[in-house]
Amino acid sequence: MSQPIRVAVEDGIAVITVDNPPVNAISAAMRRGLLEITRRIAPDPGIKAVVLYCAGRTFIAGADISEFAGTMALPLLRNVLVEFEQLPQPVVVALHGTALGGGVELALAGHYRIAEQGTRLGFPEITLGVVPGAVGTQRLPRLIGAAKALNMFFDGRPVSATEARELGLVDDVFTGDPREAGIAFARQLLAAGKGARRVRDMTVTPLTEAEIAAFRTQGAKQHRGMITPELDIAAVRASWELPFERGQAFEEALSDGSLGTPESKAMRHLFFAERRVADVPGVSEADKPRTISSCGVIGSGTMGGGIAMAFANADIAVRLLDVDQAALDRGLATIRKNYEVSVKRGKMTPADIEKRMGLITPTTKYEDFADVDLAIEAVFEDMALKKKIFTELDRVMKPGAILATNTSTLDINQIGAATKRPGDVVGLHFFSPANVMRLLEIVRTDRTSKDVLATSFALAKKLKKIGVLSKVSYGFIGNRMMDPYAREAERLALEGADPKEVDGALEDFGMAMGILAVFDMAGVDVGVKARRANPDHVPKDDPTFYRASQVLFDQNWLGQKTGKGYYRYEAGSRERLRHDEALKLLADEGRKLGVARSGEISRQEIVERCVFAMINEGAKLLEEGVALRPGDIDVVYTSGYGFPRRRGGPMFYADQIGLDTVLAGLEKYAKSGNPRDWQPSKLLRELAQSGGSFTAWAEAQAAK
Ligand code: 3H9
Repeated sequence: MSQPIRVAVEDGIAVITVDNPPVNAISAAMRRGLLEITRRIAPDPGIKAVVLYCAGRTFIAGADISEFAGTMALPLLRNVLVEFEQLPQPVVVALHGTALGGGVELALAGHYRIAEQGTRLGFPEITLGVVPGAVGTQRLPRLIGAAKALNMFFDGRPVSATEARELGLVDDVFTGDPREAGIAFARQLLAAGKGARRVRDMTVTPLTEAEIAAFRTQGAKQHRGMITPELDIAAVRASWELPFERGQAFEEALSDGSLGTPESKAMRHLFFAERRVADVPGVSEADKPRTISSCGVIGSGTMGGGIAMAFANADIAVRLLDVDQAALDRGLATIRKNYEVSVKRGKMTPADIEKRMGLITPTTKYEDFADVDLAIEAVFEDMALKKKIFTELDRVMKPGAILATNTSTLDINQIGAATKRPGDVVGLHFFSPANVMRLLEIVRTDRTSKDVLATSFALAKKLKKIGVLSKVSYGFIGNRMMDPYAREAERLALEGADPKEVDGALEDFGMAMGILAVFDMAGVDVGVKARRANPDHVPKDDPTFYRASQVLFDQNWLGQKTGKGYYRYEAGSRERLRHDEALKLLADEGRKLGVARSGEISRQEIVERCVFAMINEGAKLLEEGVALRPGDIDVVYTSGYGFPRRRGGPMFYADQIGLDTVLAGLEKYAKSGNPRDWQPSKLLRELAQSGGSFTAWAEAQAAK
């Protein structure tokens, strides 16, 4: 195996090459190598300057996250960097690609930094729930100021090379080869007689208490429920309150401690779960993805329009089909309006709009789909209509094209069977707004071919989405688990819980929005109509089942669009106000059905009933093989349903609190609720009783 780091001396310049594919993550061997090279070149009078750059597609993308779980092998990066910074020769670090976390921290220990034009530099540590641990919290404030440093730590998102130069993070921006640029910069330094310049010797202007308080508020808002922002503030504060060495020791304690917090474990779990989703047993490199360079979308409504935008954003040509020109005109006008909003927000230029609109061609004829590589149907949920559409697609589309449906409830096996090419049929379930939401459920039928699955995952990546595999099942992964969660929230409203309390408890738990407020936003009628269209999925013998929404629907209280729903809304405002009439009607209904309760319903009960019901359904999905792994479910929930990343997703959260706790909760609520709703999944019961966890179960499954 090649060395992850090596040095060659050219004309008095020691050129250090980091070479650890794929992303030059910092390994123990790399740290050892850097220390050894530093010690070798420090006393060498023949070496006048040092250049460090990376081979491959990127500069160092940070510490190797897989090392965080155990004891890190020595030497630690922070200690290596102390010696690296002390090199007597001027040290130039030349960056390219994505320089992240420990990568930027290494660059900060160099004396000069230059970045290739397309470089992105950032500190993603907050997305992993950790405090930078290679002295970034002491060096960055010294270099660019404490406020800008904290903003970078809080944002987690990388900045461009140009922004980095404006911030003072890099000295120069170049185009071309990092090695050559680094050497040229070092020669300029030598010619100008410039020597070492260490960040540790710079001073920090302290933030005022008011500024610190403002950062506290900002951190709490940006990263709701997390403690990492507080730890970042404490670490940065040390940069002006303590001498460098003591600041380094202070950061060390905070950073090492942060690795053990529940939020860090949860977010690191998601980091790896998101990278595992595309790993489908039985699908291998041999199943080459088909080329998708054009696409047809059927239906120009909210969903179809959003899907068309998602493709145009990825530079893929789209034919957009609807029944008549009037419908297409409406659809295209909405797409343009949405793009204009992005221009107003500074996310796009007017030229981008024209380019993307130019990629979308309207049509009313299926014949225009003859040469597209993929078609996605996004019309309303009606099996007969969908079968008719697929028969048409089967007739006109070229061999090898993929036929996809965006259905969220219907049996895709049946849809596939309506064609002569069921192997080419797949579900691509987008989430609204499809041009924004990251999640894409990839639904395989019993006959979907392997290369169609491989193509679907490759497509998800191209669309900058995260694809998660599901088998056909009513609601697939996401909506099937949402069902019991929402059912409990509704039932709580019937039992007498104020919607504000229900949503408040769920939002305090970390959900992006309480489910009753979601109903008001999406329209109370959406769920009512879906249940009407799918009577087989509504129990005949449970009058409380989704009764609350029905009560509101009967009054035409459909949520925000009618100004009344679970809440009341003033015209033009989304502020949730108390809706006394609804509260009274729901309470009356609860009494009539014999479920009304006296006294307050605790927040703990609200969260447990909603979340445990969801976890139980997740366990059933694993048992039935609808979802491949608990981590896949966690990705669905954190990327598509607003489940808090700091809790790692419902299945990881269940492991954290203990499956015995979840099982005890299911048994407890079975006594007061509908026992059938609370029937524990076999898998959950077995794991809980044997002291197991979903994580360990998944590892055992993978090893089989
Ligand atoms: C940190 O540095 C803490 C410091 O303060 C130091 C404390 C001591 N570790 O995403 P891709 C793997 S925190 C381990 O598909 P892309 C990845 O799993 C760290 N592995 O490529 C995948 O493996 P495989 C801060 C890593 O081009 C392969 O590389 N750093 C790491 O779409 C390709 O990845 C981060 O958070 C890693 N750090 O995107 C950076 N990074 O092929 C996280 C990647 O086996 N990484 N892998 O599936 C990224 O954001 C993206 O990977 C990157 C490339 C933008 C770099």
